[in-house]
Amino acid sequence: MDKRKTSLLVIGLFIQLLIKAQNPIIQTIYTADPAPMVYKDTVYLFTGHDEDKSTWFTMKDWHCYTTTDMVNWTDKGSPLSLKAFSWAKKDAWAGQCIPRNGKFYWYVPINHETMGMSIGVAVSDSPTGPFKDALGKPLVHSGNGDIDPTVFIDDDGQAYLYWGNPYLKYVKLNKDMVSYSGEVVTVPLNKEGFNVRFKDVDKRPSAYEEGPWFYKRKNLYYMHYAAGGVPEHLAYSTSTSPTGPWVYRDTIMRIIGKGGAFTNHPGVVDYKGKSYFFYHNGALPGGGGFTRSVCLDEFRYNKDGSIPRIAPTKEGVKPVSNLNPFIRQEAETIAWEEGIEVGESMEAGIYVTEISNGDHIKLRSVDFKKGAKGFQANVASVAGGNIEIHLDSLEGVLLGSVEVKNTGGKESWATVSAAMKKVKGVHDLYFVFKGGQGDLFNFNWWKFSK
Ligand code: FUB
Repeated sequence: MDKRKTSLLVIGLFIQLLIKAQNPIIQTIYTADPAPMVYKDTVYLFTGHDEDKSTWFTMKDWHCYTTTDMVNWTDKGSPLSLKAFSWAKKDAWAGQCIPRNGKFYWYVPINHETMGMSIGVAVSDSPTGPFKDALGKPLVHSGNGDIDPTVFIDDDGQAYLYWGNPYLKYVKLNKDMVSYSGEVVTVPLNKEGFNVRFKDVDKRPSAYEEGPWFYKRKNLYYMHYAAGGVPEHLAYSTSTSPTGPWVYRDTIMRIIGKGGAFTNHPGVVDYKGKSYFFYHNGALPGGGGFTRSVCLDEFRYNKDGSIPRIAPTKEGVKPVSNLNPFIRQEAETIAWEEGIEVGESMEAGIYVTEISNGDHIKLRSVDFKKGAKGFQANVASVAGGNIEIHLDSLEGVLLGSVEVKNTGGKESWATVSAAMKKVKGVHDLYFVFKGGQGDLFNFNWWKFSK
């Protein structure tokens, strides 16, 4: 094969890989420290947020995304930021949110203006916020390593908060979820519980590093965590009691290496009969150790409750249900995108913005059932352009194109519509944006008609 043909083949294969890529699951911003939560029929994914071009863990707010199919994620914006905590200096690091009695409690580590890293708790009536500081002061300050809280409520109603780096500590939370009883307990980090550290530069007593993730399954308590020192791998220990003693089990995900970040953070949920493992890497363009991105892969517990080694994939997971195109879908519901960003306004809520010629949004597993004929989009624009709608690939069948004219301003919302070629069954859908130079329009929601 001549050199030109070989290069074309390589480029073709690379494009195929990019098209198939579903990890990282969020591409609009850098996200880190995934904390998934299943509530009613929805998975809520709470994340940290690495600033663009960051050269440290420069993090100011947390974000939330939702899904009911595990592949199309709806951006819910930032329901919590350091601004909610009057005592916060910096460092919106790895937290976790949990529902109790109709309220949602989000435990987050923050650098206190005078005390150093401390754990705060924010509360809301809705999982997507707004959240407010429940106490006006930290819930926990016990030393210099109060980061990465993980929370779990046992069947008897007792809630536990674990956290820490270099130590692992816990308290028993009271039913109000914003106070605790008893002492802060330090977990013995020994070989039996947390394995040994092979990179012994920092002379720590075990492989445990940070980012604990605590839950129970079939009477066995699981503690996942980042391990080994940096670069981190992910490992787990189990116990028959919520307070240990812990038994070291195994590595779950090895150091990611190329395309990884030197930290990692586990998050585990079961949803619609499947088990899911969230983690982060540095694989988005411009990504790395301080510009991380949340990823998702599926796994199956072994019969004895042990967890197999999970290899990070580019392809991610399969959909567990289909997207209904006949009801209003938010433009910020995305399986994959290139070029766009997400904005927020009082009138439109969250919407897609910074749309340029050639940008696109992909949605997976859209069920057109017996047929769709028309398409509506809510948009706001000055320059204007077109939304081309393709099936199954960027260059797939063109269902139609909707023209977006000047609506009178980037916040003047109007609904535009167009007839589409009739389409049936389940397909991936691509919105490909076309127009002149610069920002074309903002995109709020869309809907097909039968
Ligand atoms: O994201 C900031 C910090 O990096 C987290 O708190 C750690 O777990 C590590 O991921």
